[in-house]
Amino acid sequence: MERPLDLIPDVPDLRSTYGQTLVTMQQTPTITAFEQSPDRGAGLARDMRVRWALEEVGQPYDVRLLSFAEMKQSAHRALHPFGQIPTYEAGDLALFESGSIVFHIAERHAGLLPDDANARARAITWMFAALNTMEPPIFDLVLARVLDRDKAWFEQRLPVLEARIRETLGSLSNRLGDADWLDGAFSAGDLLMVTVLRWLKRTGMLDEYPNLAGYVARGEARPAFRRAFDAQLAVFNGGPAAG
Ligand code: GTB
Repeated sequence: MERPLDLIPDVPDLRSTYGQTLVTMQQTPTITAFEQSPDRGAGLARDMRVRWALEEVGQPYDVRLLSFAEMKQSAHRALHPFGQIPTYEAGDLALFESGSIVFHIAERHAGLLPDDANARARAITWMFAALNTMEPPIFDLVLARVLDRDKAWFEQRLPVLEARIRETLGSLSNRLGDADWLDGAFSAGDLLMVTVLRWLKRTGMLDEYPNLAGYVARGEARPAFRRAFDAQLAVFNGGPAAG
């Protein structure tokens, strides 16, 4: 028997759109995070981005904690081919890659992407800028400081890594100027950018760019950030994991 939506052939997405919305509303997503984060509760691991995005949009979530051994087992690799965190599961959808997960959350809830099509495209561009332009050199420095400190060449490599970062920080600082956020209202682009810049806090490099230091502080002062931060810190302190 034909149902009402079958009679509207030129809006084929209607049923799946409404269906998806209902499914999304009914299901609490589960994300994965480190059982014992190497950052000791500093909120630097990439589950923090996903927690923060979920908190910004008011979506409750569950957290499955994984040991390093569990991350590499086939059960987890079925969700994440590279055996890492974070992942995101809701209904029959499983995602990996923190940027993709944040984008998925931002697309399905109000609050992280503007409605205006051009402003939305620019916010998405800032998401890519955070992950493709800012994150690689900053993560190279993070890795070198953790893994290569004892190497003979570390002291020579450090200024090279730092110079690459200063180039991008200078450009970002110029673009931000005295604005609060990168393009109008706070967006998923700012969320990702702040999480990437936070990786520099221990280096002192952010302080060379007072407007970027202020930008990160503004992000960290958002109530949703605080809730996400406290939730991951609670894991490190042995408390509840869920948001
Ligand atoms: N591109 C993927 C994404 O964005 O989701 C990268 C995922 C990834 O690297 N995940 C890390 C992981 O699972 C956790 S965030 N590592 C275990 C493994 O590969 O075996 C790692 C992290 C921790 C702390 C900092 N920091 O202090 O700056 C940065 C990154």
